[in-house]
Amino acid sequence: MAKQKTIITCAVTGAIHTPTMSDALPFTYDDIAQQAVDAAEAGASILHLHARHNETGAPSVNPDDFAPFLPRIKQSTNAVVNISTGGSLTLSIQDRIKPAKTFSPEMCSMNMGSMNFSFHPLANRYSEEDWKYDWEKDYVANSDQNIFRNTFRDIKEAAETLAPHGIKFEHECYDVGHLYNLKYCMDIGLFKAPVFIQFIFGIMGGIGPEVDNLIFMKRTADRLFGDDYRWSVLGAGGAQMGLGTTASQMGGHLRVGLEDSLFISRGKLAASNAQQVAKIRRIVEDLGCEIASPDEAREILDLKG
Ligand code: KMH
Ligand code: ZN
Repeated sequence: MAKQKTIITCAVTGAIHTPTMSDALPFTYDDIAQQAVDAAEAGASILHLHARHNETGAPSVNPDDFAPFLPRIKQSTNAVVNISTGGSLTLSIQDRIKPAKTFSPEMCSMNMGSMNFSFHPLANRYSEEDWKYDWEKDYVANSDQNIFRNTFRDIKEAAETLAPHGIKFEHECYDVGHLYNLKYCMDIGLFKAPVFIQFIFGIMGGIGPEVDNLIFMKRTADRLFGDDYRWSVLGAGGAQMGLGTTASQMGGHLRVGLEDSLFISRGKLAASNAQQVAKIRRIVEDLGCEIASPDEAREILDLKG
């Protein structure tokens, strides 16, 4: 059997980082559109998109903040558009699903459990030395803003509201328990096979970014879903390139982008999303994998097209 091609997703801006942390993080409509197009040209077949306020750069789930850049991306690329329903941490599920409901993209995210979502702004995590956080200041003081709420009722509401749109979900699984949540939701008919799972490593509150954990998540998913799933890996911060490479070698897909890491290598900020895509593409191809075009990604993931 021919080896499956590797799908590169690029998550262009997200809601974790702020523009003060890196000049490369796009937040204006123009910059989000341009960096998304450049990332697609560099080899990303899926673009995972959040919006931001055009002047302040604050994360936004207002469809009016997506409207200026989505058509430009559609016109200039054949990439699959994937809209976030994660929004940002303190928002209700009703607000978070508005952009996907409004624009009915081919894909959108679906977060599979609640957690204490924390991510140190400059998490670089290349070694223990990079891991110098202040428990009181970075985590305890922000606790109330760091609850990422994805209750079963939230998941049900998002799934049922978006079902008529035929959108393929990127099921965000930050820990092994989220795989069991997904399995249960499939068993009761909330989600249909084949599902697309994003294994996420390195967000505090979720599973850590060790290769052992990737193998464990994959083995658990194999047991729970058999042939009924496709998978990709997102390593946050310094884990991005290493875990993405490992995923591709294991036959999976991968996600990069400034949403999940501001870096291109240890201690060095990335110049753009496209730079991260080009780097992982080179590594993946050097190691013998072929990357999937947008249409190949549509076929692999069974998208509405
Ligand atoms: N930044 C990722 C770790 C979403 O948009 O729904 C999580 C994420 C969630 O991408
Ligand atoms: Zn996101």
